[in-house]
Amino acid sequence: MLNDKMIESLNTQINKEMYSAYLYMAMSAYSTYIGLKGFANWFMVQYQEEMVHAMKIYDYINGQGGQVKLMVIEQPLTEFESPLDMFEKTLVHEKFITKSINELVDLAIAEKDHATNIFLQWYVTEQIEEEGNDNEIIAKLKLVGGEGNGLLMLDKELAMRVFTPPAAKEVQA
Ligand code: OFO
Repeated sequence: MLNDKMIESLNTQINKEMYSAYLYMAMSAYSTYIGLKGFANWFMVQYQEEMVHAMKIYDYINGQGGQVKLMVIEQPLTEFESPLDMFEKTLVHEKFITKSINELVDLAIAEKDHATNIFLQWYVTEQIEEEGNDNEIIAKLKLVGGEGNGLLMLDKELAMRVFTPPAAKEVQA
């Protein structure tokens, strides 16, 4: 059973995850626009992952008998200076999301809501992966100086990313 404070905070998190999806869709569009289809693919997979993050909370609130309330999704950024700029902004955003998840865990503990605390652990782990991916790509972009053949090779690598639905992901683990 969820209390009102927890429901409100989880609803706010749905909105943040939806914004994440929207932001990465915008980055995907921008990547296509500047001719980097691999980057576009990577961000579109990330968009799909964020939709899963949002829907898991949506299903959780519904399953616990709470009311899902959807909010306005803020307009994402649409202009970027470079592929490195996109990934640096991605990392800043993911750190913000990690902080938000940690605050939700703090709230669940304070409210003695053990079910929500367990539910949120999946997000704690997921955020480690999210920040790790961004750090890795930022390091590679810096190595190649963000341009030329190195950038095109990285574009090819990012073209390989495939969206893995969460159930399949858990079976693999
Ligand atoms: Fe949902 O992890 Fe990114 O934002």
